[in-house]
Amino acid sequence: MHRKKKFDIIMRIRTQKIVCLFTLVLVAFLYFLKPQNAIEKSVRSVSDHVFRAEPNTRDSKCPLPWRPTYEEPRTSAHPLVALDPKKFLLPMLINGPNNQLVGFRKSMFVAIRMNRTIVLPTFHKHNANIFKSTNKVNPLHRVDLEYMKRFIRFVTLDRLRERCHGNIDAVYRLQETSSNHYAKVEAVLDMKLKRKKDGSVLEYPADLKLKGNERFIGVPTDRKGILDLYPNKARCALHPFHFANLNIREKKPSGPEPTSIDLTALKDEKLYGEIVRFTRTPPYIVTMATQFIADVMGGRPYVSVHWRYDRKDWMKRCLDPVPHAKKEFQQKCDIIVKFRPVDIASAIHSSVRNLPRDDVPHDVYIASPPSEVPLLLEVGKEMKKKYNWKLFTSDDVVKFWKTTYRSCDWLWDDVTDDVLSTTEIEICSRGIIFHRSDASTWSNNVKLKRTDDVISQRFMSHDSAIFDLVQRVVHGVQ
Ligand SMILES: Nc1nc2c(ncn2[C@@H]2O[C@H](COP(=O)(O)OP(=O)(O)O)[C@@H](O)[C@H]2O)c(=O)[nH]1
Ligand SMILES: [Mg+2]
Repeated sequence: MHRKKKFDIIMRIRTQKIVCLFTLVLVAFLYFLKPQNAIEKSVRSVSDHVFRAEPNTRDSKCPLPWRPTYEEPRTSAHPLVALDPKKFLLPMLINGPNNQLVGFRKSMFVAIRMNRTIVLPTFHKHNANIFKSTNKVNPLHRVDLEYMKRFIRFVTLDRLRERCHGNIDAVYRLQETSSNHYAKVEAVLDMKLKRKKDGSVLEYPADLKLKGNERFIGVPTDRKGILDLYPNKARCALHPFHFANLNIREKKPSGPEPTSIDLTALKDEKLYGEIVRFTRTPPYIVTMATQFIADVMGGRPYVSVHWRYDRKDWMKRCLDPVPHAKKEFQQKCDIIVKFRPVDIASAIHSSVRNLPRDDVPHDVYIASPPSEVPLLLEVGKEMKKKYNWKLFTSDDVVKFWKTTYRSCDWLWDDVTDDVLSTTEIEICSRGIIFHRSDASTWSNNVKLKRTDDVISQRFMSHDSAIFDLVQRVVHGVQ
């Protein structure tokens, strides 16, 4: 009897143990089966898209570091500019790649003055619908993020979604935006915009106070001015479509890289210069440009030119008049159409006329949208015939890529145009003299790279606008 009782007790304990174990396994099973919520899912898909790191083995023969690895900065990291880690500013970028870079830099300026962590926005292909995910471009093709980390605190869009639980608390706007447009913004960000009782989006400033035919408001550069426009309460704020609206003159960085930054003492233009310094070109693009200059151009000094005037885009102003085109540029366009290759060749040659004889280069790199290469080749023929100069264009870059980077299959997918354009910016920035195209952020971004430590002032003082140079030749002014 005593034995049976003991047996019963042991059996009861065993059964309880089995039930407990079974319950634990069931709970764990159900936990892993649980459907992920929409935010978790989208976080994964966006981060996969933006920061996809290809295995190196795939490109083992490619002499470039593919998809430079990028790790999100640790919260314990101490960049030069410390910003409030609990408040965020998310820019939305528009227009072409260089306009996007300018928009990002200007939003970064606003974030610093507001003391908010900047969110790494989505970049896009040139002239593309920003609401289509296939038009996204990996930010690693546009900015050296590892270097940017040293400067400023930033988070990725997926981190923002997590921290803000999928909600944007306010829009710090620059222009009128329709509710239809806001619906697209919500879809592409996979975040909800906070709405007022009447269903409209919570926007600051409430009243835009636009003057005349202005479509955007200007944003001041001082903290107080910015806070008058954008009350700093919202934790997660969207700053959409920023481009030319910050009232600041873009300045290149000067002096060596700073080891500390005192924001209260830093003047606006100097701060902007630091932003330019720390949002530099990705290192793999710098490598491709350097190799091209050394291997194809023979490492000799050269003049560089940016010819932005393509019929498909810039020249539409006069060939196929576009609404809102500035009259000044339309008139310029009418003149450019009549420039002959021989005029352009004479203009480029005239720019070295005052250099000491031994300093005169005999090479020129002309960058342009690829559709204009046939015109450039005509210019090259004239330069060869009249001055014995050698011309290089994007055709030579692509030829070089096809032999040197044949196995870098990522270069031959849908980012080729984008990467080619940024590589040409890098090549132009190294010319001893650079002739820009006016009204182009592409040209302006070259100018911002031409710092004293890269190019001697002795040559840089001859930099000018190609339009002015050709005009002088056409009008016989030498
Ligand atoms: N490859 C190449 N593309 C260019 C050049 N100039 C303009 N583009 C193309 O045109 C776009 C310029 O747009 P964006 O970056 O907005 O500069 P912006 O229009 O000149 O202010 C580039 O992204 C290229 O697609 C050039 O010199 N070389
Ligand atoms: Mg543009």
